[in-house]
Amino acid sequence: MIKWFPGHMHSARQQIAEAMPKIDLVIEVLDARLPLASSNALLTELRGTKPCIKVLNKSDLADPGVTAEWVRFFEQSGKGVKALAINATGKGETARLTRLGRSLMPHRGGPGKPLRILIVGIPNVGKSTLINTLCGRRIAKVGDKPAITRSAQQVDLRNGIMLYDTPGVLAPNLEDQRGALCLAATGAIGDNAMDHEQVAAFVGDFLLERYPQHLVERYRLKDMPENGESLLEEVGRLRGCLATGGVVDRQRAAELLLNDLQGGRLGRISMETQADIVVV
Ligand SMILES: Nc1nc2c(ncn2[C@@H]2O[C@H](COP(=O)(O)OP(=O)(O)O)[C@@H](O)[C@H]2O)c(=O)[nH]1
Ligand SMILES: [Mg+2]
Repeated sequence: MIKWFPGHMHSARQQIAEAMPKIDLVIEVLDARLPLASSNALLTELRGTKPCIKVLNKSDLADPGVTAEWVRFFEQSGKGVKALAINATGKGETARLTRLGRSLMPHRGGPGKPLRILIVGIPNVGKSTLINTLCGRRIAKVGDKPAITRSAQQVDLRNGIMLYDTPGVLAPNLEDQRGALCLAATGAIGDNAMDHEQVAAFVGDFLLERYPQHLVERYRLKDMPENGESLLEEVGRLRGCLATGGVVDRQRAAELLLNDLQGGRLGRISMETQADIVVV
């Protein structure tokens, strides 16, 4: 269904392995709405015993209760792992991250001994935004569209912290079907890689089950549609996504629903809870 694998990600494994000895701390940026689907098992393997902070970014868009559960889950997931929910666009929030980083590595950060941090994550989780906020200025390209290319970066924050964001891009894991749909739903894996109607129907089914009230409020629904497909029909009708002859243009209705989800207009929504952990 979803095919998307930029060539430059093939070498990420080797590059990360090579960078690791020069790094004190890894910041793995995850999307708080889908912490599993936005993670990459490769990093766990390459990181070894290096301390790691799992940043659950975009927490402003996620369900706060669910995010709090994820933070607890990751904190208990292994030695040397910390977790923090933030909104990378906010200065105050990244200050908490800096403090946590320093507390994990108290012997680094002095003169001649910078705290060397590698920032990694799959595309679109907010790595560049985080780097810009940490720097206090815009040095990394931020894009709505995933996989924007940018040059190698090593940034001296002039506070004893050195940031590396290369090689920082990991490939998303698209093997798990539900995870891939969550990634597509939140816009993490590019427009042309997905069938909007299929993704929107999945989102519809999911929202009807977990967040029905959010749908009622956004679209002023009178009756609850039975499933995602009929939700799309209803939303299309209510919002005037009509083709000739008055039939609902499902493609447009799908895009409308996904845009609302991605823009946070459906409220704070988490796509994954711990019940979604696939036991392997
Ligand atoms: N609402 C919200 N949007 C964010 C946050 N962090 C990043 N974004 C947005 O997510 C998109 C991708 O961010 P970017 O930094 O380019 O991701 P990268 O591909 O990991 O470098 C951009 O549109 C950002 O403005 C956040 O904490 N909250
Ligand atoms: Mg980026």
